[in-house]
Order: sequence, then C-alpha cells, then structure tokens
Amino acid sequence: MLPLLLTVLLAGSTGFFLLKKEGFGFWGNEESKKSEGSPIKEIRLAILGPSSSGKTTLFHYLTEGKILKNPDPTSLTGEKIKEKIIEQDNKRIKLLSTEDIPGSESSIMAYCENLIIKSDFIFFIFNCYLFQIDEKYCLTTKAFIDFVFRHNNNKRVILIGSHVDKLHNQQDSENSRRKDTENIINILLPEFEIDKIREIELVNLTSSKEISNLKSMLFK
Ligand SMILES: Nc1nc2c(ncn2[C@@H]2O[C@H](COP(=O)(O)OP(=O)(O)OP(=O)(O)O)[C@@H](O)[C@H]2O)c(=O)[nH]1
Ligand SMILES: [Mg+2]
Repeated sequence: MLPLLLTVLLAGSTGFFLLKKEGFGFWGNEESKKSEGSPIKEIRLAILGPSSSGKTTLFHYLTEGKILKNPDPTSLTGEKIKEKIIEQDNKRIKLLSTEDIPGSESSIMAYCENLIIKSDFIFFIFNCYLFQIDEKYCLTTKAFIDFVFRHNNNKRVILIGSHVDKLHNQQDSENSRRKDTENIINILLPEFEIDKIREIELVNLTSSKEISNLKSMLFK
C-alpha cells in the first residue's frame, strides 16, 4: 500500500473520518493543453511555511529530482525558482517561475501576500513533530496558516506535515500516521473550518520514496 496518499477528511455528526485518495486531482476530467503529444499543465506553486519546515527541500526535489543533504536556510531576500518542465506517466507539468522564501516572520510580512496572489495553489509545509510537542511552534504555525487563509482568495491550500519520521517509531505505519493526522486536525479544528484543512498529508521529505510519492500526486 502506498504510504503517501492524500488524506481527505469528511465531517460527520460524530466528528470526521479519513479517506485516502491517490493524487491532488489536478488532471481531473478536463482536457489538458496538449503540446508535442503529451498533455501539459502550467502551475504556479507557492510553498509556504515556518522556518526549517522543508520548503527548499521540496522545491529542489521537484525541480532537480534530488534531495538536498544539508540545505542552507533560505536567505532573507529569497531565491528565484526558474520555470521548469517536469514529467511523469506521459504527462508534463510546467512549474512556472516562482520564489523560495524563508519562513521567518519578516519574510511573511514582506513576500507572502504577493506570492499567494500570484500563485495557483499553495503547499503549506510545517514540522508536524514540533507542531505536536512545542506549544510556541504550534501557535505561530496556526497564526501563519490563518494568515494564508485570510489572503488566499479561495485558492487551494494543501497542508503538508513534514518530519513525520520524528514521530515515535512509526516510519511507514499507516495506522499511526492516520492517528497523527487526526491529532493534528483536532489541534487545528477549533480555529479552522474542516473544509479549509481537509487536504493534509504527513510526509518525511528526506525519504526518496515518500518525496517521490508526493511529487507523483501532482500528476494524478
Ligand atoms: N528528518 C527530516 N528532516 C527534514 C524533513 N524535511 C526537511 N528536513 C530537514 O530540515 C532542514 C530544513 O529544511 P529546508 O528545506 O532548508 O527548510 P526550509 O523550510 O526551506 O527552511 P528556511 O528556508 O530556513 O525557511 C534540512 O536539514 C532538511 O534536510 C523531514 O520530513 N524529515
Ligand atoms: Mg528554505
């Protein structure tokens, strides 16, 4: 069973339950643009989240196909990400140029709003281990998520809880991953509507298997 499937939450009278689906559904039934044979989608992606959550790691993997060993914290001025075509399953995605920004508070103030406006959809990455054990990290992350929702103009936001490998000994265990997902949702639920936080995925971004599954979800 694939460890990395998008978790979708459905609200019910007794709370919520989790369903799994295989991809982000970008391709759906709609006719994608065709160029040179295979369908191509153009996406401008914003990757936001607190410091050291894995934004640069994910950008680098998506664009270069490699996991950085020891990425430097992104500088205050941010880094340009050049347009790049990525391919899988005879489908292509043109990742339009964007910016990798640091997770510091000053960068949120300086760049976030503009980046959200320009982008088609948003990955919000946070460290799901710290989120559950460090109250300050949890509070600042929730404030950041709230900022994104207040500025996102109904653009799709996908929450990604990184560092899942730091949680007990679960590694790939489907059950414990589901429990942690539920726990994180329960922490978020008092402040956010279920509809806004229903797309959430926990992942170890340093595992080539897991980060490549995450990338695959862009093509499904
Ligand atoms: N164990 C583990 N380490 C991770 C994971 N994701 C990222 N890291 C590590 O966390 C550190 C920070 O990763 P970055 O990609 O630089 O994080 P960032 O969000 O770009 O950080 P800033 O640019 O400073 O905001 C690096 O050492 C990564 O290797 C994960 O899922 N598990
Ligand atoms: Mg970075």
